[in-house]
Amino acid sequence: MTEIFKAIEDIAIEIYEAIKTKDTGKVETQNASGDVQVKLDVISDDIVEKHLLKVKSVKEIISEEKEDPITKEEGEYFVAYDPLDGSSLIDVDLSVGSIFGIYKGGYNGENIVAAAYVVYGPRVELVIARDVVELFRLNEHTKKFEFVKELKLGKKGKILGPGGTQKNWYPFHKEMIDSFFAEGYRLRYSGGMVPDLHQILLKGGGLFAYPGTTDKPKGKLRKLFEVFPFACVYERAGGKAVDGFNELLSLEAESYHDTTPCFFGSEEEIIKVLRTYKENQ
Ligand code: AHM
Ligand code: MG
Repeated sequence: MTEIFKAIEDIAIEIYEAIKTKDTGKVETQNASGDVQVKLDVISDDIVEKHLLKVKSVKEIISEEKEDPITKEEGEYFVAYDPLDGSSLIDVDLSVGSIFGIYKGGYNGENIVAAAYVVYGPRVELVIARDVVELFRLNEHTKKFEFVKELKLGKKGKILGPGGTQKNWYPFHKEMIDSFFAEGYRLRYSGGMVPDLHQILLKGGGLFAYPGTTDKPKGKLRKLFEVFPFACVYERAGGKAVDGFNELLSLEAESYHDTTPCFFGSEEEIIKVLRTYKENQ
């Protein structure tokens, strides 16, 4: 897997360069989930594909931007990735990210063996979840990622990232979010799951929620490219990741682009989510 992480470092440097220098306009096509793609989605997807296919231990890759996987003869790892999550935020100069899930034997939650994400913000940071979760930062002079520290979530945090269209939240979900605010949680939601989850992780805890809603009961975020990788990161950092009832990593993906409601956080917030959802089942 070391080779995969080395490739992810090279990918991060190349995508960051593209973000800084390439046109951010839209393309005519849509991606596999029917989203309008920006040119940078396509450029980033090509960068990831080029690097990952060169890695011997990679057997198969599937992207949020592709309909189907690309399979090789050799290799043992299956890599699912979102090359440029939150790409529409580039136009307003907010942070965006790349997300990678590394699987063995297929793409279900229980098959994920490691995960990584990159945040392209004022600085470029890389978080890798293997046995532990580690933070690295790009040194712009040497073009190398330097180890910063190990990341651990506290038992309870102070910030809240509540996603989804509020008009379509179920009433009990709204009540739960309101009660977190009544307890003193502060709103931190940029609309980019990578920086939003990164902030909660680095600040020791809190809750990020992207629930099922009346118009989208299965939520928006995709299991393979977004949900399972972050569930892996949060669990290994000592936090929890659930769909309201079950651990996210116990779920199976019905299709490559399958979505699920998701909640990532420290232990106490997730206990409250599970209690609320159970009472309102
Ligand atoms: P994308 O993969 O098309 O960029 O969409 C994923 C993003 C996440 O980063 C973020 O959490 C979510 O969409 C925000 O959605 P919303 O605008 O509904 O809050
Ligand atoms: Mg995405």
